[in-house]
Formats: sequence, structure tokens, C-alpha cells
Amino acid sequence: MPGGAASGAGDLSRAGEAAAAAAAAGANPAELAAPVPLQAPREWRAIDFISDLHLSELMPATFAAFAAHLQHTEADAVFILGDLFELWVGDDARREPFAQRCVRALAEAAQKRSVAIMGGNRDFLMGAELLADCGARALPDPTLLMAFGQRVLLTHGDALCLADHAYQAFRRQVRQAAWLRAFLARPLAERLALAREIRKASDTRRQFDGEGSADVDASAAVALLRESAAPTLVHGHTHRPGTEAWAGGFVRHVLTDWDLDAGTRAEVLRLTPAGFSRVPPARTC
Ligand SMILES: [Mn+2]
Repeated sequence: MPGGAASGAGDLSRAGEAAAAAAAAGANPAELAAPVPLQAPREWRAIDFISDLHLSELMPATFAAFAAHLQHTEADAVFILGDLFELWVGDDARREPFAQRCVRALAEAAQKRSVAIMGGNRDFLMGAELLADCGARALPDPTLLMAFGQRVLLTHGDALCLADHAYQAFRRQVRQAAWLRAFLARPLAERLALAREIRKASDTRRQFDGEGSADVDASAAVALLRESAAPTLVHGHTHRPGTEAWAGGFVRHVLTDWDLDAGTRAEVLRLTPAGFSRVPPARTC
């Protein structure tokens, strides 16, 4: 990596190469690797799932609710399933003022409970340096969580929106090692400008998110669930929260996005030994 533009780029390049090799093998239409198993510690009694907070300095109320939840939730763990950030342009951005506030909130929470973070389509460039600063565990996409005797498949969701061919082509492109290297070699200021542009330019936004009408492909999702011997899928990305039963005894829980600035949306999906429930974010006492 000439000039050391981003010291986390080596890991990302290797990940990109592995993804490209897997894609070339052509076995998995969703281009998802095999789920990585994760066993919850026996003493845990509750796990929170959230996603799609799209944090930026332009959403102070959303950030405040997120920070309060991290601090005050009664859960033993908070699992963030992608798109925590509006756009993450590389770990060298972690010293930007707003990123520092996010890092502090996460690191403080990580002193009290387990914090695990999965990359989404907006922040898949989050790397080991950021996660180390946050005291957070990396959650690969997909992850097979085993907790309270249940097997639950966790994914951001974008990789399963198969009908959106344009988005899938874009996704393949931006996860290739050469693209990642070239992108991370661009000056930080230029990458941060892209992060600002994505909020204003709907074309750019659509490129990164795919078509808003796209949904997870149920048959691909069920195939993945079958392979994992997991009856339950939890994902975000589509911003269409709800719980849906699929044929064969499968269930999916879709997380809501958070917006307490322009909107009134914020919700936590909680797993306990009694099952799943949806609860409002914990607030400052
Ligand atoms: Mn997303």
C-alpha cells in the first residue's frame, strides 16, 4: 500500500480478494460466504439487534438516542447489523470529530456489555482499527448466532436483494480488491466529500443502496437458512420493519431504520430466552 494511505486496507484487500474468488466460483447466487458461527455466552439473558441508523453529524437526535440506548439498555449485548454510519469512507476517517463521538459512545458501552458490528452497504469499509477503538467485535455478514438454544442467521440484507441486478453489479465492483485499493488511496477529504454528496445526490444514493423497492429474495434466504439449519433470519437494509412467516417454518424479522431527526423511527429487536420482541430504545434515566 504505497504511502500508507490506510493501514487497514491490507485486511480489506484480502477480504475483497476472497470475495472475488468466491464470486468467481459461482456457487452462491447471493455471493454470501458461509455463515460464521457465533455462540452467545451462557450467562447472557438478552441480545439487542439494531441496524440502519445512518449516523451522521446531521442527525443529532438519532445519535443521542443511539448513544442513550447503548448506555442504558438492559441487554447483555448490542448487535448492530449494518449501516450504523451514513457512509464510512475508511478507518482513517475515525478521527473526524463526529466519528470520535460515535467511537466514544461505543467504547463506553463496550465497557459494560458486548458490542458487535456488521458492515452494511454504506459502511462495509469499517475495518479492524475502527472496531478496536470502539471495543467492538466484528460480525461477519452473514453470522450464525446460537443463543438461548436458538439458531439465528444475521445478515445486513443487501446481498439477498437479488432482483436488483444493477445494485448487485455495483456491490460486486466495490468489494473487489482493486476498487477498494483505488478508493482508499484517494485523499480523505475527497472521500468525505463523497459522503456529503450521497445525502444530496439521489443517483449516488441509489447506486449505494439499490432500488428502494427491492426486497430480500425469499427463496435464496430460505436456502441459506436451510444450509445453516436455522429457522430464523434477522436483517435490516430494506427499511421495512416487520416479522414474516415463510413456508417451511421459517421466520424473518426485519429491523427498522432509525430517524429521530426528520422522522420518528427507532426500535430495537430483542432476543431473550422467551423469544423475540420489539422494544423502544432505552432512554437516559
Ligand atoms: Mn443498507
